[in-house]
Amino acid sequence: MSRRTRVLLISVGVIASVGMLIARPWGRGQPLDFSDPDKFLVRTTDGSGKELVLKRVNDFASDFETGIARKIEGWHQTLTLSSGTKSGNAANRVETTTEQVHSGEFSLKTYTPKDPNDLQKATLLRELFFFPPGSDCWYSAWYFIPGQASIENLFIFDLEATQNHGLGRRLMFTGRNGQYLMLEGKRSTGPQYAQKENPVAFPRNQWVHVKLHLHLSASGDGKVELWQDGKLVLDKQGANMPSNTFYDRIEVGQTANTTHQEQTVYVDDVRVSDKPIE
Ligand SMILES: [Ca+2]
Repeated sequence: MSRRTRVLLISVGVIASVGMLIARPWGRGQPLDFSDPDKFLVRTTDGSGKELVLKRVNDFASDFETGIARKIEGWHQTLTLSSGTKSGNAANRVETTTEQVHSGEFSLKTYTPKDPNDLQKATLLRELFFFPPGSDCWYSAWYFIPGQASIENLFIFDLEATQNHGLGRRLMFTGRNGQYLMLEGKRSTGPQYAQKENPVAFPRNQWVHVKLHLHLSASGDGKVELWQDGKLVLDKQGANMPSNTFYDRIEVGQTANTTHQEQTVYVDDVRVSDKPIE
């Protein structure tokens, strides 16, 4: 077997089982000690049963030039679901494309068709992050959203805690025609953060730089900053995660299209870091 083939097989085996193994390697209700990241290693096996121990990371980048196939160091899953775990519309698409690019020759294209009754999802998932309380999470990506149709209630980025029922924080569009980005979250993650005074409309039919910084906390010393094309559009203080948990996964694309209309979203140059991204 060539080296190239062997590496690929190991990658697929690992990722197929990651979701189950990271679920709860510690006691229910027990306070978590986040001082040592090595307490949160992911133990799994490859396709041949060999044990692998994976470290969690705080850095990730994808320019979509080498595809979106499952790799330990790359994207881990393509999700084309409907609400909950229901199968998504057969027309949902997550693929690389040359139709619109911000860098290089490829970007990510996500497509969801009109669905009057339910949400549709067309997104990439990446696990194995380690963002505990007190840490900083930076996210940067370029988005191109074609058309003029309303994108109110379209979600384009999720940062979530697998061991906390997947609850977390999501970037979504709100307001008339969905003109404005906001940081949504369920009550246990703290307040929702929306642009209140002088909101800045999200440009359509062009590439737009979105950068998010969270100083993570389950109490009032948390911080949320959101930039759109270099302009600070959210600058808020307060909780942004549930207590006694850590964010470990992201979704990028149409993490939920609840507009009930057909939509395409292109994404390029995704970066995640625990340090500021310029
Ligand atoms: Ca690219």
